[in-house]
Amino acid sequence: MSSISETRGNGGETHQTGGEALTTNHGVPISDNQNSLKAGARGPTLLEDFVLREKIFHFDHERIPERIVHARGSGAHGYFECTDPIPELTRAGVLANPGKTPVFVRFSTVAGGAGSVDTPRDVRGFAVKFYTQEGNWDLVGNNIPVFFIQDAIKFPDLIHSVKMEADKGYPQAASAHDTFWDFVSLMPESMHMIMWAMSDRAIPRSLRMIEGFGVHTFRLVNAQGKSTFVKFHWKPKLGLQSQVWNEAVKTAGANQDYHRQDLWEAIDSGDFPEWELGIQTFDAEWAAKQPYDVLDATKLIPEEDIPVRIVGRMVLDRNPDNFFAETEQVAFLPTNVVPGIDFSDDPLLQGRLFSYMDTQKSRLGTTNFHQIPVNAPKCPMHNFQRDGMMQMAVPKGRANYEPNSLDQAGEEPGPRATDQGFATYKDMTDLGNQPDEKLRVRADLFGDHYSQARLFYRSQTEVEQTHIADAITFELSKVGLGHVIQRVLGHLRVIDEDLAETVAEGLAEDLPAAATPMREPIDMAPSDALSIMKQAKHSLKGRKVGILIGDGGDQAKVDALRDAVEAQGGTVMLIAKERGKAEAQLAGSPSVLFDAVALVIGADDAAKLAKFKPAVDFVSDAFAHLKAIGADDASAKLLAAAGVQPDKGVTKLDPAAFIEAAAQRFYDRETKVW
Ligand code: HDD
Repeated sequence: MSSISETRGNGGETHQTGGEALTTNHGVPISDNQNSLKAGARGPTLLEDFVLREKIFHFDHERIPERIVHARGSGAHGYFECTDPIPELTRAGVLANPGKTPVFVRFSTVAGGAGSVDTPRDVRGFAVKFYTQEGNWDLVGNNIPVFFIQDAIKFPDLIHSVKMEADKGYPQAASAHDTFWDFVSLMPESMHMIMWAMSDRAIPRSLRMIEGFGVHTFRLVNAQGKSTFVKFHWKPKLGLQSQVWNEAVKTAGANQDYHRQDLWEAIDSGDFPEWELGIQTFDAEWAAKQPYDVLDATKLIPEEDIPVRIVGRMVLDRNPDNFFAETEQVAFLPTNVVPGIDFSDDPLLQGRLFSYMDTQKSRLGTTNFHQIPVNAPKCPMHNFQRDGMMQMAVPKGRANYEPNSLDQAGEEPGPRATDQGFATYKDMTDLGNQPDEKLRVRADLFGDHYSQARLFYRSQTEVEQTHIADAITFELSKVGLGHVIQRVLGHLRVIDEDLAETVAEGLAEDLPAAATPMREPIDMAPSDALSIMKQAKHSLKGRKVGILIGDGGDQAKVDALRDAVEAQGGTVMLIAKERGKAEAQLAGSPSVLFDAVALVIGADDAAKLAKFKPAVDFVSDAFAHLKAIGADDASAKLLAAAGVQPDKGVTKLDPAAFIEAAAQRFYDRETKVW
């Protein structure tokens, strides 16, 4: 029979050096964290073992319900700095005074579960919690300025249709399936958002390179009580950049956490992501003249009509200490507004004002979710709400009701409402509403479903239009219901005949009759701000270059390239076939993970690598994904094996030429590659 001490040894290290004493949740020191309590060395485990039971009990309950939408997300701390205060528009200190306000931001995909990949075609959530001195303000937006539906009553239908199909349980994190296209094809109001979702906006290169939008029209209210309508915009300092579809597909396999890791590493290395906060403001008189309703979340206000005025900047400079405690437990509420910021009567926004509070209770399990550190305001907070599950506060005294006169008995009476508190903006009629009847209807202009879908499509470059057509073709190719495909094509015909023809051709489908619009679409003036490519910044800042090295490569060239890339604000990763010779091994570092690549190898290396599939893929994918490739003549055999043809994006290893190419993508290569 083995001795007890030998048995312990089999369980691993009993004692580590350093650190605090290990205890139970109730503070009882634990002497053995390796072995459960047994009746004899080979006997059954005892019910008495409270150390084991508490540990397993807690573990069994570690997971909480994931968010019904936006389950997959990544968060970061930072600050907002108001640089151009607007006290004439709002009394909210966060925007009316210069200075910094702490924030927590969570980016997300929408359709996939918490463990899904980062790079599907999807909308990205862009939720910001401002911890202001007047309470928390949550701007819970997306990277697309419009939404699929006009009225919150349709949200459960929309989400049911896009999530995995109810019987099959797939597809995960994908809109390319029957039920989604069935639903949207029956909801022509979704066509504008469909154009955005099928564009490159839905396959971003990095969360640091997306725009953000509050989507709805909100109100700013100044100290005199004057209201101004506002739309909020976040503009990334690194510029907008997207992947190409084939690259996004491969990234999903190469690095499931591509965006999460990219955000984490950028912040960790001190390369803090930054956005400008901008506003478009207008009054009721202006709104009345527009061919769309400013309360309709499927419509945007072209920046050419109302330029975006920058009022501040947001910097994300600290990673969460703990993913679950912060990123998972953060609870955003569109109802979190502060005095000086108010809602509009957008029926989508109005429905959201109920949904989020409700979902946090079911997700976080208690009405006291506001006490979780990431959700708690950083300003004083006092009220008479009491008790509930997981109550953390320990209020003193007996004043838990109001009004009270306990102060007259020398007791602490508790807080009182203040004149400076939030006061809802009173006027319900300034946008022409007549609140004299209760109705289940939509305002007239909500019936224009196509004008802005057309505006978006026609504002794109030819390359971007091709990407939209390709994306719709791909998605519809996964739809098994022929009548749904036909119905979508009918909508596309109203948006743009060429688009409809291209998609029908790609699917080998006949074109049906055009859909019948509820309101005839109008042709709005194209808006360059809607195109990523028309506003592309050529830059290496925040971008990553992969340099493939080999024995015959010249170290001086590697150093020169690294210096040049880093001088432009980019980063470099060295990759080699032999583990240990570089920062990463070639087979696990495909070029989809880089913005540009260089080959610093000798002719012998090139000959060998030309027969090594990951090396050939590394180069051919970089070429196919329109990236710069730096290589000199020694790499000729590898370049040839990868099918690289000379063009402006294929440079020598001259640092100046390479970094100029590496700061952009070569979209005109597309016609060659596909
Ligand atoms: Fe929503 C989460 C953005 C319409 C109901 N939504 C959620 C998140 C973002 C948005 C970014 C994730 C927040 C986080 O990171 O925790 N949602 C939007 C935008 C919308 C929108 C920009 C339209 C303009 N949402 C919308 C409607 C409803 C909801 C109309 C319901 C009527 N949204 C929810 C939700 C979620 C949510 C179910 C899931 C998790 C959560 O709230 O906290 O309540």
